[in-house]
Amino acid sequence: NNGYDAWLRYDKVKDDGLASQYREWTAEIVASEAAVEGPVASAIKELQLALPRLIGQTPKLVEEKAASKRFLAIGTLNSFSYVEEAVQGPIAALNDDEGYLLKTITAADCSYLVVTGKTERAVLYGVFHLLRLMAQGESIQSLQLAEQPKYRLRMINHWDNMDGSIERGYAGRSIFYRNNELLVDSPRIVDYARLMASIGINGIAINNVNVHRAETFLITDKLLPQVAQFAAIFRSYGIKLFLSVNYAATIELGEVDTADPLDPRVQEWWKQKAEQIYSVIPDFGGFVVKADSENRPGPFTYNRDHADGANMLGEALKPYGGLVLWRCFVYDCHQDWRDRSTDRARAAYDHFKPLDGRFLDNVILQIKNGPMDFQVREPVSPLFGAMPNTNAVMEFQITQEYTGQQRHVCFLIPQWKEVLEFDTKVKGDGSTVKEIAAGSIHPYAHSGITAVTNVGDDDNWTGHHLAQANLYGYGRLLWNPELSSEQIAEEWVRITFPDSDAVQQLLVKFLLESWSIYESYTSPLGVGWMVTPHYHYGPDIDGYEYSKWGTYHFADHKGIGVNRTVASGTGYTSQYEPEHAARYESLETCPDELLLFFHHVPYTHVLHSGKTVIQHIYDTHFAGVERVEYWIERWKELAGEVDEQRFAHISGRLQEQLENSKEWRDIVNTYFFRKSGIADEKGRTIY
Ligand code: BDP
Repeated sequence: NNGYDAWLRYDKVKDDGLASQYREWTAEIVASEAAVEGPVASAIKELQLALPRLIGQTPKLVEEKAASKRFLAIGTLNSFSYVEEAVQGPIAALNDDEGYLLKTITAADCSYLVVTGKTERAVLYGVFHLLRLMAQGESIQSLQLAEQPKYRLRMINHWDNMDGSIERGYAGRSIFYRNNELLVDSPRIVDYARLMASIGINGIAINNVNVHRAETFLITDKLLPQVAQFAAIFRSYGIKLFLSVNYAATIELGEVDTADPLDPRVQEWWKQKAEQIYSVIPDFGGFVVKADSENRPGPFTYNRDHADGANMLGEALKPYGGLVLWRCFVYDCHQDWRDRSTDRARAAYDHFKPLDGRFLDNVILQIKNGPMDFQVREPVSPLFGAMPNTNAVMEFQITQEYTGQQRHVCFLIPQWKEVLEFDTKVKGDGSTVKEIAAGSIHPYAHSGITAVTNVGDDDNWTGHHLAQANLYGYGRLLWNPELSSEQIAEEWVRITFPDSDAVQQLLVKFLLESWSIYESYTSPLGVGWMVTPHYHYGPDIDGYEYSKWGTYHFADHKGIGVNRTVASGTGYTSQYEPEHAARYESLETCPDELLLFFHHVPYTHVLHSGKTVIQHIYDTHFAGVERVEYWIERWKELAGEVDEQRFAHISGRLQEQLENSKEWRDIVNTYFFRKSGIADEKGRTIY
């Protein structure tokens, strides 16, 4: 029980009645596609792996007609009569390339359960759904379930480097690379593809957005054949492979002495590059590009803009249907902290908004959820939805860079849901991020969601066992953003810790509270940062205060916060639609949790909650630690209910969380007590 199987454990079904029901329906599998590779073959393999574990029975594969009275029939639409029988009348999900139907049919002489969809990938998703039902102990007796994903692109970004390190990785080394070699024979890759397909991921970029010299070679003869081997594994699970590319690859590889996007030699070089890539990976997804961002090269060097740069790559990929995911994380990282006129939060919008309409159809802007950088609390990026004529995807961060680095429990689904539910108003009421990312507010040719992943080669993939919930939940949310955080947590806990009701009840509650707990003992009221520079773990209140990164809190003896108002600050609020701009601009209406993101206020400022800012800081920081202590006590009650290995591992991490949360509490409280000279109303110990 080292957690390697994650949510694909397929633990033995305890309920005898259910187990025999599952056995009846799955003793024989009639499959239309007898192919040895491809998603249907993967689906069959998954059934062959899962069913013996779940119910102690290996399914028999039959091609034509089953001998038993009940059986499972899987195949794409129109592939055989069983399927045709199940698909009567219009079923919307089946018009979608990835939608599937699970349906039980009772015929005169037999009954069967059909899993079907338009493509092999859809069938694979349907089979994973069926297995999830069994793992959760649901009856499959009379099913009629049709589903399709909300988002077209459901992507994962790896920040893996070829030396095996992972930028912002907290779960060991890379699963793809070691010592500048590609781990093409690693069995982990197949298991990883299974995990990703099981939650509906359909695109994976396998290298860091910061492309160093070594990774530049991924698009050359030297390494492409091995990249193609990864692509083949992913292909059989319906996943397209993407690569992050170095914008100045022409120069880095010494082939053209410029990266000017308007130079015909550069354009030609990338066209040939695309041809070369597609000759070995015919379904290659495309490029992810971090340009003119944090010292990465980009079109600015040549006085060109981001549209020039992105379109040059877009042209090269267009003949093959490839995409360019061009990141908008562009800001001045050499800022002078003395200069109050520059506001990093403004940067993405200021750079990109004027370019709306200039990007090619196969270029997609990749926009981080907040205007700064994956903090525990930020407002939603005003750029999202602000460019009606430019494709966009939302970028989340699953890896817990600023949210406890997989040593703290921080279930991020509630955070992402808040972002998705945010109504930007760009086209009036109902212009939620959720709908914009689905391409249903602006008619985008391509849209969806991507995220920086949290996996590494630790046995359990994510370092903290409970961090698996973020990865699982991410995929489930992208499939269906209407699922509540609670539903997602319940589902994950039930299939990952299936043995005990007590564990299920407790863990779900803990997960749901964990983001708020983490927020309460770290930086207050949306101001962000206050972390150890570079590592981003643990408190360092002034760590970034006098730095070049544009990440300040401006605390002095009177007050704290960043004035981003139009009236007297950086004017950032004006990037929102008028309703939000007004709400954030005014102290009366600005939500408490974002107060210090938008305003600089005295410590005595009274929040909507009725508390002063300083008292809020003290109270939340004391309470945060107490809440961690509370959950540690509750967790202890589960000794014997969870297997020892995972129990001990999680207990260990919880202790680390406790220690670190105390450090946060004491440093934050002491800092603000010393700055403000205002005592805690409740007279608790502040150092
Ligand atoms: C920041 C990380 C940095 C990444 C950067 C990015 O600290 O390591 O390179 O984001 O998204 O959050 O490019």
